[in-house]
Amino acid sequence: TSRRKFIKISALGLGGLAATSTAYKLFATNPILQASNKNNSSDKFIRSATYCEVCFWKCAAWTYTDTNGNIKKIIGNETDPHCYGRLCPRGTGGVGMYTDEDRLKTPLIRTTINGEQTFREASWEEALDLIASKFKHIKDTYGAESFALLKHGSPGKHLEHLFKAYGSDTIAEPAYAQCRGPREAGFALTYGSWVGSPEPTDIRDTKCLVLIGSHIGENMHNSQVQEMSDAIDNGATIITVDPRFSTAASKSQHWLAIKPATDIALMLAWMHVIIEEGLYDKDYVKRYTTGFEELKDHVLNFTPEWAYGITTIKPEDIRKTARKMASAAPSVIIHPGRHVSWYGDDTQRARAMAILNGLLGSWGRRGGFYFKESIKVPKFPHPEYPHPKWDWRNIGEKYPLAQMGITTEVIKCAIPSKTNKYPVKAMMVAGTNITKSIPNKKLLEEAMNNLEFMVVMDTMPMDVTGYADVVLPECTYLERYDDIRSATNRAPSIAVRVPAVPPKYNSKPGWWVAKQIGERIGLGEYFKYNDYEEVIEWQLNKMGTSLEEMKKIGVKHFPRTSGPLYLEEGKNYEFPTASGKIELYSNELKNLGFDPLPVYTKHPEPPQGFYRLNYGRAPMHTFSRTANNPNLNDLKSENNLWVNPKVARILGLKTGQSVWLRNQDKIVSTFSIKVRVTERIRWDSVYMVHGFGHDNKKLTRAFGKGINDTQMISKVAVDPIMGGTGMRGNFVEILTQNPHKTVEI
Ligand code: MGD
Ligand code: SF4
Repeated sequence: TSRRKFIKISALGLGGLAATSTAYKLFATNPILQASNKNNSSDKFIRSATYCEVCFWKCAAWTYTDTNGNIKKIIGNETDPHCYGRLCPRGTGGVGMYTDEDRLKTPLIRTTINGEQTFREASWEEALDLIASKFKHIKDTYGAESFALLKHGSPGKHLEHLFKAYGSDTIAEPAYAQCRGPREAGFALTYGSWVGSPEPTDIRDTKCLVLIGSHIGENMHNSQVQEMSDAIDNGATIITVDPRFSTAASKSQHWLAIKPATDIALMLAWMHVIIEEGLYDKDYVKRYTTGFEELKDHVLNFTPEWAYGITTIKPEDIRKTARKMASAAPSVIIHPGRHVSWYGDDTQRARAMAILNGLLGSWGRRGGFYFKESIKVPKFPHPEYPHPKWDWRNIGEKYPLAQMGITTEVIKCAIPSKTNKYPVKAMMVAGTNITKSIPNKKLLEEAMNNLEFMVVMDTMPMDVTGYADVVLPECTYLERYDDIRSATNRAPSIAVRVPAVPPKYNSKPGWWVAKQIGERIGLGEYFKYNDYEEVIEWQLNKMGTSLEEMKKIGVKHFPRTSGPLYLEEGKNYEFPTASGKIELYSNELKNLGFDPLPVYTKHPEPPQGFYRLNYGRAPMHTFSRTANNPNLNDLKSENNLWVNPKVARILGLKTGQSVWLRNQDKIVSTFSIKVRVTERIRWDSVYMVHGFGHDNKKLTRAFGKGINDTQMISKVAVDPIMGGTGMRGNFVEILTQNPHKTVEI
């Protein structure tokens, strides 16, 4: 067996013990919990400012805690532009992250007892000393660069500071190569700037919203969903392009049930119609864009009839929808989407979206895209970071437009080989469940197996913790300070996160962990504060406010300073591209040897008996992080496999029946999934919600519920421009008999 064998159950007994001992310790020292024992109830609530961490929309919120120290509710901050005073079901249920009794309770260290690998409980002192000794060892033996950080969300920010101070910028997160990286590359090539989050889509004033595989409503990004609902009430046209009849599709005037992997062909045909019929915004194109003539020539032959044969969308529907968009222009949005790493030519698909917006003149226009703005939070002083000899840029050098670390490339560096110039020997994973979010588990396991040391910091005993040498329990977002939220929006605003309650069990905030490790390895100069509160207070003072004020208001607004929200009629504007114009034709791509204009390429199709695996979101869950949350698990405890009635007839499947999946590489799902027979999915595909099928038994509610889509994704089509991993080219067979000899309980 491998050294880093996934530890499945052996620590369970110990975990139970930890609960009693740490709960006792906390009780003895915590006045709030002592009060609760005296049954000292009161109607008074303490209100604390926070912003949500259940997804990355970061809605500002208020927590209400009673005098017994119980968080009673979380509600949206009424002045916040991310939520307009209302949280989504996940944000409201966020308190379940705090109350979940399966939480990690104390640090754990991998050990071998009677030849069996297991975890034993450890004190923070012991765990941190061990980690610090590994940091020193890796730096002395290989160089700091060989210690990699895979991270996501707020804890990642604190650890990024630690790693950079240490001398490593070998850092990556799945939010890039497995998510929105291709769209950022595609839009940056065209407009010179990233789309970013929240997307600067002016949905509230739009007349036509085009969603291409973006399922807003199931993909619950708060203010975006609220604005879409208002836009619908105001009579906006919604056009949805999706092989599945999504919730958004059900609200649409036009649902184009496209054949998967053919979106670029549809968009080329839309461009053809818009140009041939003279429907494009002529003034805008002339004033602000470059490369129109090349584009016109390029799309000349991409007629709706040509696209019909590829997309299965009727020519008259292509024409009708193109005209609809043009009649709404410039108040039209071809939405850039969010999770867009699908087929490996994703940057080019994002380019096609960007070009369409350019033709219709919607960038910088009311009801299209506004010019976003944020306010800079001053940096708390610290010495300069050392310069690593190599970093994520070198690791991703094959992909010329990679603008962040590519997880899969960093992971590959942990596998020793003659050609590997950037050896990764140790890894810290924080706030990301990589075994459920990064495809090709075989590669991931091989990499993890070769690491000398792996530490995971999480709030929950997620699957990834099973591979660690040391597991650190972070307290939840409701129990800690984090960085000030400063996001781009129509106008700048900031929000703070203040602990509503003290950390439960023996858990600690991420900033504290970073500081403790830093101090142990001689980097105390980078952490000159006792409490993160001091950092925030210092920053807020510099911004003309204070923690005291922010605790009262939660969100503070600042005036715009970068100019108007939209382009001014008849005025020139310099875009931050090389030419200063919107680049319909991309010289940058051409110089790098890529297609300067998007081209449709045919992707593999499912062989006989196989169906394309499509996946997406449910409104009450975020990735894999919420499956065990008691409140959200209550709303949806497992995923289903959507199957077209035609397929159900052929295979004799019924709704509610349990099936297993086997993919093109003969990988069989560990668990089963219940079938849902529905017309809402095309016959050539099946669909499931991402984030279920957990295999760590310590997740008592989520374990074994449904299938983990990532397990079925063993083949990826890598985007040659920015290194994104296209994950929608995997095909599955549906097995009605349990393929496992013994059933795992
Ligand atoms: P999660 O699966 O939610 O998201 O991928 P991940 O970032 O890995 O895992 C988050 C982890 O953070 C969990 O283990 C959770 O317990 C932990 N966590 C939550 N809060 C905290 C905290 O406060 N502190 C700490 N230390 N840990 C915390 C997301 C990524 O996945 C993204 S952004 C996208 S868009 C992709 N989506 C996607 C998909 O749709 N399908 C498939 N198959 N793969 C995907 N991968 C990508
Ligand atoms: Fe939280 Fe929902 Fe806002 Fe995401 S959209 S930050 S889960 S309230």
